Amino acid sequence: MQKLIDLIDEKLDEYMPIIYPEDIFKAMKYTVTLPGKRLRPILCLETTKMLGGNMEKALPAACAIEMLHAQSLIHDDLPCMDNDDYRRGKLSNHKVFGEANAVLAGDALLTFAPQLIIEKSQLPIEITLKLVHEFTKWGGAYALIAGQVVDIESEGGKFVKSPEETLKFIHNNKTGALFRLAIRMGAIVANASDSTSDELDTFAQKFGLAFQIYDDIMDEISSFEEIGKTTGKDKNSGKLTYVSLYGLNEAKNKFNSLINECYDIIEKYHSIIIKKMINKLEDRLSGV
Ligand code: GRG
Repeated sequence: MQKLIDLIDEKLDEYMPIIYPEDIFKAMKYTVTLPGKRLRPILCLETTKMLGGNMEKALPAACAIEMLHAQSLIHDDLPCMDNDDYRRGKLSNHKVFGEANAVLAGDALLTFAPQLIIEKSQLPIEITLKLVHEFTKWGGAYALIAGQVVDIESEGGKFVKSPEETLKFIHNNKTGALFRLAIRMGAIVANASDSTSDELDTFAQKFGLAFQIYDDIMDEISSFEEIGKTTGKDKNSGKLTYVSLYGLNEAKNKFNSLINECYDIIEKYHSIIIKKMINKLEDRLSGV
């Protein structure tokens, strides 16, 4: 796992030189290169590898996902959104570079990421096109942005659907979308069959939901040092989360059953890395 993280970090650094006008490139690179778990790029690379594809060729797509993820974190931390001063254990992007540059850095990452896939993936054009299609689909108004919009609406007390359905929609789109994108892009690079891609997509949906429930629980029970951002925010802002809606015990039960379903699906792919990733989450919540 650490080897993969090092490889991803090395590539992120290589793909993001600081050129004129330096302020924007520094702001873009700041959040992307702060230490994070790199779950999404790891999932992308490992999916390609376990399906017999060339992992090197998935590197631009994997880094593009980390850029999209960082973009969503930068914008999520802005005062007009979740208003958080800390991210990944350090000051949020807008606290270091100012609000205007943080907005622009997010915008720039969102367009640079597909540019990177097109320029650096040494893959047949139809595969590259499929990657960019997936990227724009899951990173835009049909998924990631939709999740954020409904999240903001629900915080303001606006519910078009039931709280249960609303929460599911938010989690599937805000968090699940990027896990699906990671695994789907990994499968595309490996030229996987439709049935394999569909099965792994189901895994990604379950893993994404389990991860967001984990994140909801951690917000409630952990410290700043553990998760690198302000804790207890969800509770204080009356946010709709798995914990607020179902309670800690039920949230934990749901997490456990999703994790078991994840193990069942991934078993036959023999990926030590993905199993380890699931295991780490499980371990952190084992004493809760
Ligand atoms: C695409 C234009 C555009 C906007 C994005 C702001 C926004 C819309 C969406 C917010 C998405 C968001 C912040 C979801 C939370 C997902 C989540 C659980 C993040 C934490 O992920 P970790 O724990 O973080 O993997 P690290 O730092 O380890 O990478």
